[in-house]
Amino acid sequence: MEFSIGCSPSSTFSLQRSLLPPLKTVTTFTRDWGRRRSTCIQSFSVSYHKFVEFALDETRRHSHLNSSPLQEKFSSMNSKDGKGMLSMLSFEATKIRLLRSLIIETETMQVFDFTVFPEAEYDVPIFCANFFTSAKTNIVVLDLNPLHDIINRHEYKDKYFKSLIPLGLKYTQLFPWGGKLTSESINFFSPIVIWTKFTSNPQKYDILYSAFRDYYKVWLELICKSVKETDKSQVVLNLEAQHRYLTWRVEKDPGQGVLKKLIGDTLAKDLLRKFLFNGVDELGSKTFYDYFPHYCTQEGMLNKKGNIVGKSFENRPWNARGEFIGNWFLNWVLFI
Ligand code: BLA
Repeated sequence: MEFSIGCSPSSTFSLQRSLLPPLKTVTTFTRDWGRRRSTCIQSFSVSYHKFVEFALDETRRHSHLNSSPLQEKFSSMNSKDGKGMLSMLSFEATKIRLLRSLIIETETMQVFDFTVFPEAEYDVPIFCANFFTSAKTNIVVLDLNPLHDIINRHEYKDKYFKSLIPLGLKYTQLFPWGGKLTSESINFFSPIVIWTKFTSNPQKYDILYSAFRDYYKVWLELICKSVKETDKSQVVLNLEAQHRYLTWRVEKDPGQGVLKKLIGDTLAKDLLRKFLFNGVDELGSKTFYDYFPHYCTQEGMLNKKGNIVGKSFENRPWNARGEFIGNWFLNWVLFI
């Protein structure tokens, strides 16, 4: 079934449903009285299933979702210690090569990694939600990752992001910039990226859920309106851009260490290459060195350091008009 031509009107920015993490009752001993007392403390566990359910329902309003062939192999998995659970979902649809979701739930953390990859005939950004939650902290990336260079290519930026700057501003004021990050990542982020860290609290989850819904709704509008590219050379460029993105994430995803600890090296690699960043072995043949030559050591080996140029961008490198105000030279070094 085709995406409907008449898409829903622009998203409202309302905070509708509540996503309060459950309260946990724990029994504590008080020193002075030496007797048991029940105390209500805030549990910092949050469920991300609601996020993926929203995204699937919303997508189904526009298109028919077909289960992906990946679903058979990747559905759920226990962590090595038996205390954690990984839940995977994957679908295909018209205009969507792969919509996939990973939720990890353990006693100490919850992870939500949700990405939607358009078909190469559409240059629509890649939808990316990447949330890591532990008792103390949350690490959040929510974005419509641009397929092409938006720092130097104004027509691509204007096509997809000009009208979204107010939406980005609304949420980036609520979620302050998360501080320095691996420098190369900035080239995969858009001017409306929400890159933030916050200590766990229910109100923040509500706002995050609202941001997720709004960002997903605008992404769906973009894909709805997108017109199939007929120029073969442009399709090749889109394909290469997707492959470059996959190559970056499969190699440098900061979650790799955690994944390996949870399920072991072999399964983690399989999950990364075959599921999370599916297409890295099929959509192109260029290697990580081809795309990111500054990672290549003199001996021709891949430098395994997490980042080469270091971490940068202590502050948001876009101004309120969505203009890049970061280090142009650094950006040039990274993008050539
Ligand atoms: C940290 N995850 C991060 C950081 C970013 C991202 C920017 C900050 C640290 C850094 O930049 O090095 C996410 N980076 C992205 C995304 C893109 C990118 C989405 O370039 C897209 C282009 N994260 C996961 C999974 C886990 C996870 C599956 O996706 C765990 C299983 C965890 N992310 C995780 C952890 C950190 C992190 C633990 C902190 C690691 C650290 O600070 O070194």
